[in-house]
Amino acid sequence: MQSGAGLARRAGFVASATMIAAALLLPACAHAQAQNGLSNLFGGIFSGPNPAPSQPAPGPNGAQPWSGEDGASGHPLMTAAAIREAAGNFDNCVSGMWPDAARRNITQDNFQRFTAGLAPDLRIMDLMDSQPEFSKSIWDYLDILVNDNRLAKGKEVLARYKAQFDATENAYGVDRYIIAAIWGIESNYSTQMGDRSVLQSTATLACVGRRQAYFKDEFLSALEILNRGDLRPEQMRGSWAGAFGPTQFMPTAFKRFAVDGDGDGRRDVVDNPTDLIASTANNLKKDGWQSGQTWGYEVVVPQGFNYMLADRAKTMTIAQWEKLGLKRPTNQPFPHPAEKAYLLAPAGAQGPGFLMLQNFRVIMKYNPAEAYAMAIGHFADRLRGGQPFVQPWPRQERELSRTERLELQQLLAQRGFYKGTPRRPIRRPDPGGLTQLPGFDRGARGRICLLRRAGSAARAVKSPRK
Ligand SMILES: [Ca+2]
Repeated sequence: MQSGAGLARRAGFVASATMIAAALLLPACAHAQAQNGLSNLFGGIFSGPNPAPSQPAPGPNGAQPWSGEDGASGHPLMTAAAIREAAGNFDNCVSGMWPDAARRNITQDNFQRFTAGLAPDLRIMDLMDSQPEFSKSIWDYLDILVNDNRLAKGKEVLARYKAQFDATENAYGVDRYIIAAIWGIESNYSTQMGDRSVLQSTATLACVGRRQAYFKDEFLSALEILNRGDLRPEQMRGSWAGAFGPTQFMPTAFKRFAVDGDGDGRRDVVDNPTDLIASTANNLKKDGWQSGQTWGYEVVVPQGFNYMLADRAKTMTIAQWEKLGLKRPTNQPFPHPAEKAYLLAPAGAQGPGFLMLQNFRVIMKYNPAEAYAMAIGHFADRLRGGQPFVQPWPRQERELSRTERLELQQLLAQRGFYKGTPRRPIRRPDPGGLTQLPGFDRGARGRICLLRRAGSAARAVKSPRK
């Protein structure tokens, strides 16, 4: 499984949206798993100093304690016994990171000051292994994230910080609406950023559980930020996975991308809008943002289309896609037929298609889940004055439960379409695509007829470990 370094950042959701996000993301891709927006599952409650591992008790402010149970991932470091043991060794683990901290030029005074009194927040172990049984559909998710209230707030923010957005567009060539959309989707304009101490969360994850190496870098990077004085500890609050601020930087992402937009010597991506806007733009630019281009187009996919082509790995020019019969729902011409794009059909043949450009891939780097990235791209268009998607979603359909997806995966494995052990369910298999595979047992169609969602099935069948 990929570690997904730098992808852990995105977390600032209201509880309901986060649960949807979790449901959408967790089963889908390993790389989004430990770091996704689960953080605020419980509305950003500060977990506070942790109760003794062996006797869970409610934390301050009513924070939920650790369940004391084995993690659902089945990872040996996520058993209750392993978690207790690691928690018992927490102080040693933290102090054992001093040599690494010293190599990063953190002063001994600061190391001691910032790590004094740190205790593990074991509730995070439950959140890390959370595997919701039911998931929401992409349209429910888009309905929640792209709404009139958020649009109104976004327009206010664009007006209030017009000077900063002007300067940032000039300096970085990154569209203001995308930055404003990320700000709105990630934290609802700084109103939902999570309230866990980044230092405590990353220290916990660096010393307990199945992602320690990854989070050790995040923890040490958080210390570097504090040591340098860019942010104060009380500013570094966020998701359980350590993402903080209005656009949810992880500590390592901060190190790579944060800039001092107003020249005051500090990179304050939490409370200083100039630094925040410039840093988010710098992040997108460094990830390959193409100035002056959009992220993608809604398209009408013709009847009888081969949905095996709806695959991130299958890139063609827009002109080539047009030859296959794809067009915009309004029949407008594509502005740049030579641009390369891939086809995404997030709701399968029954829903709209999208031709995704380079900038969509950049948004996916910012937030590695199609549903988030689509929400960000679409919300940006709406902030710019664009219209809702033209084609309807297949709202009459329901998502498969986790159990149903696992069952499907087992059926696929029995028929030779899935290699490896079906432990985690794939997402939204596409019956159209599957039934076109040579040798597909149409007897399975009875089970699979529920599965109208296209997209990842073909990829899962071809490369289950991607
Ligand atoms: Ca600054």
